[in-house]
Amino acid sequence: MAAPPHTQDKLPGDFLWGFATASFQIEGSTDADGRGKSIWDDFAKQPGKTLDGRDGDVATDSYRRWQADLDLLVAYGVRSYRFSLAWSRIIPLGGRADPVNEAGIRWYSDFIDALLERGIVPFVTIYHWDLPQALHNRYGGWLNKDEIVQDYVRYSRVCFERFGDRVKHWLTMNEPWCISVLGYGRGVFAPGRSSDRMRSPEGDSSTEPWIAGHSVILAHAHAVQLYRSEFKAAQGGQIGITLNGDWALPYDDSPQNIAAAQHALDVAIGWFADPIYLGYYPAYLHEMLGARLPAFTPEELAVVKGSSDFYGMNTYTTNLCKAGGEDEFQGRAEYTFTRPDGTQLGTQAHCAWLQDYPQGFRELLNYLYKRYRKPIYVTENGFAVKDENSMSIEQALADADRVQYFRGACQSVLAAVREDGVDVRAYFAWSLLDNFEWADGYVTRFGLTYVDYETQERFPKDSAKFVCQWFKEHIEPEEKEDEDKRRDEPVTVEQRPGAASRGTSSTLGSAKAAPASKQNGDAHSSNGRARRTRKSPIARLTAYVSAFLGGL
Ligand code: GBH
Repeated sequence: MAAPPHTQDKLPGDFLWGFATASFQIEGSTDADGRGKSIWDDFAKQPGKTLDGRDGDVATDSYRRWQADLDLLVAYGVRSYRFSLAWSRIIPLGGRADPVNEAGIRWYSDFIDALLERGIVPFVTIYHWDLPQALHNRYGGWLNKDEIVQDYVRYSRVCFERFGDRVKHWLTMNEPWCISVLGYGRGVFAPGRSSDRMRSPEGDSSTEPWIAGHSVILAHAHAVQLYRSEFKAAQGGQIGITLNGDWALPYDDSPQNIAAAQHALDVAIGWFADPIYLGYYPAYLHEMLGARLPAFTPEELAVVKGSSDFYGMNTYTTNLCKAGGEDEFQGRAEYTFTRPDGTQLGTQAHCAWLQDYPQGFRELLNYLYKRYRKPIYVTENGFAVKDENSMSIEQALADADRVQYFRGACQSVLAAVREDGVDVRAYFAWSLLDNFEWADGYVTRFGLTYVDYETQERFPKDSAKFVCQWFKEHIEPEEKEDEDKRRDEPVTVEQRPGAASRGTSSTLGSAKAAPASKQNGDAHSSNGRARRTRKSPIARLTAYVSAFLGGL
């Protein structure tokens, strides 16, 4: 249906936008407040596992510098912030009979309150890859369906019980393909299992990823069933999963390459999306794997089918696909960015797997909407500028390739919504900050905010300015009624003393009005080092942000 003409160049007034992060990539403080180890703690410390040999012990120090991160979010004027909870802060040993850790729960609870006080909608990922190490040791983590499903569901229950009065947007899992393939197939991510004996003493890449993926689907689905049966009526939130997936273009018009592109999508996306939204594994997965593909029982399938309220979408690039590869994790398609005529598909990022191709993003939005018929939340999208880590800070802040990437992405979202009729409801740029980029360590920078790891100072890049300005200009003003509705939906403002109203869609001016600090902020600076190192960077950040806002 055609929208009224004046809305053609804008997104709906209730569109959510903001930035995303994940616990292990930003928090650091791996020993604080009773946190248990995650599988990434020691994995990153093994020689050769990260490009720069660095680990997640400090990261962007966000567990201690949460105030600086909040100030940034307020300065940017975001409507929402996507972050993840560290399972091992909440249940240090992870299991359903293991004790919960009140100090860890309190940290997230306070952080959620602080977001709401600033009018920012918390968008919470329950699991973004940091499995409690104890569960891996105890029974093999995601390889043990019967144990992990129960433990994950109990962990989710604690999250709903403790945060669900205030959190109305839940993501069960981030990117099951990455959990399964990178953790248990290629072995490049924790726990690092693989058939490649140069890489890992244990693992079977031909079976384990498919087993792990099956457990992830079931854990997700049972957590959703729990939410819907025991929490949703009272808490009124939405819950779903977020999948990675990049658009697949046939290398040329040959039938085998057209088929290869579909096979790539079937494995990258259909592996998880088809069971969850349609109720079965893709036919191509059966064909490719035969008996290696785990089967759902009818009872399991009844829980899996329809277990996501929306389509959570992480996407970064587009691949040209050729038939004939041996890589099952790509559906036996070969990926390339070089077209038959020798030209490149788009601008090359720092990572080999990423080029900028905004048309592909728009096509993928259309494909997913037609196939799965769910509202789409874009929960990650972003770009790492080539060689940014070896630039001076000044050079890095002038991130023209990233600005170009987000211009294309934003225009693609708008065109998909207004011209193609795709129901896109949210967009989160990856990432709020440069951070621990998993196996890349800190050399690959995805932030729209630069982090100087020597001082932990944060500096907005040009891309942050671009994205904030773009959303400020491209969202319809909210109808009064809608605004009241939305404000009531995520928070019961009345029950939270000091809650600031979010105001209109343009909240960039509210930076000055942000509460100076939350009441218990000093708890985190009780150690003198924290206080000394924090004070001046924050003062400088505030000055920087004012200058930044002046520039808008
Ligand atoms: C996201 O995954 C993650 O959610 C986030 O934590 C991360 O920081 C961000 O991307 C940036 O990387 O060449 O075979 O190893 C993105 C999805 C899928 C992109 C796997 C890279 C590489 C495949 N990723 N892909 S391979």
